[in-house]
Formats: sequence, C-alpha cells, structure tokens
Amino acid sequence: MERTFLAVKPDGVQRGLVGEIIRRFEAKGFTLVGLKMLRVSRELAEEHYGVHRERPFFAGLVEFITSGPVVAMVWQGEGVVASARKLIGATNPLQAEPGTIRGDLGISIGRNLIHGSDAPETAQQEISLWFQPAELASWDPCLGPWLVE
Ligand code: D4T
Repeated sequence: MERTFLAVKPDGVQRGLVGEIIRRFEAKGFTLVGLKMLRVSRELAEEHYGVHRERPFFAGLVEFITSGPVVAMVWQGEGVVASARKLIGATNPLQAEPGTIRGDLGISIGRNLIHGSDAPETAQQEISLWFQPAELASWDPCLGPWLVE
C-alpha cells in the first residue's frame, strides 16, 4: 500500500494546528502509521532539503525547520502521495486554493505549515530518512471496506 511522508513544520506546531492538519487526513480516509514530535537537527534538515542546497532560500529554510519542534508522520492509502499534495495545496499559501491546508491556514511561502513528499520514490526515501522501521505500525482500519470499494 502506498505511503507518504508528511511533516507539520515549526509554524504549524507553534500555531496549534497539528490537530487540524491531522484531522484533514483522517477525515479524507488515509491511515496514520507513524507519528513523532522531534527537534530536527541541522544534519537532518540539510539532508531532507538537499535538492534545494543551491537555492537562495536554503539557509533560511534550514534555520526555520530547526527552529522548533516538528511533527513527522507517515500516512498510508491508495494514491496518498498525490492526494496529500492536493490537500496541502500550492507551495505559496497565497496561491493555494481555498479548501487546502495552505490555502486556508497560511499566508507566507516561508511559513507554509506542512511538508509532503512529491512522488512515491521521494516518499520512500523520506520515510527511511525520518523513521526507523520499528517506529511504523502496520494496521488495518476497521472502516476499510467503507472507504475503498
Ligand atoms: P515542501 O518541500 O516543504 O513540501 O514544499 P513544496 O514541495 O511545496 O515546495 P518546494 O520543495 O519547492 O520548497 C521547499 C520549501 O522551501 C520553502 N521555500 C520555497 C521558500 O522558503 N522560499 C521559496 O522561494 C521556495 C520556492 C517552502 C517550501
């Protein structure tokens, strides 16, 4: 079953939006299989955002992600990677559609609340970067037959 990596960034934690964000993925019908709060090390932040190393916003991004606790999660479900990106909305919250997390709850690209993997391969890499296998729980929600035909 497909899995994705999501992280509520320090702004989402500080603003008390962790519950609201989790609620949206639960209500959609996805299954939470991993969850932890952590203070991200500079090493982890630089590895996670490695593709942006040469971009002008990289230093600020690493500074921001390491500035406070983050809630890291793994979610499971059919099509969860692409669907989570839709639920999250465009990178710039001012351009994100209403109804999305960023569109409803944010205003600044540097404070866009949540990260979501952009493809199934990236999701696998990010899950193994952030979680040990033993930290993930495989379980079948009893609502399964009411969510998927
Ligand atoms: P993440 O990776 O956090 O889920 O965001 P996106 O996938 O939507 O967007 P991204 O990888 O292009 O950007 C990563 C991260 O950098 C911040 N950022 C981005 C920024 O602070 N200034 C910028 O100009 C851009 C493009 C926001 C998200």
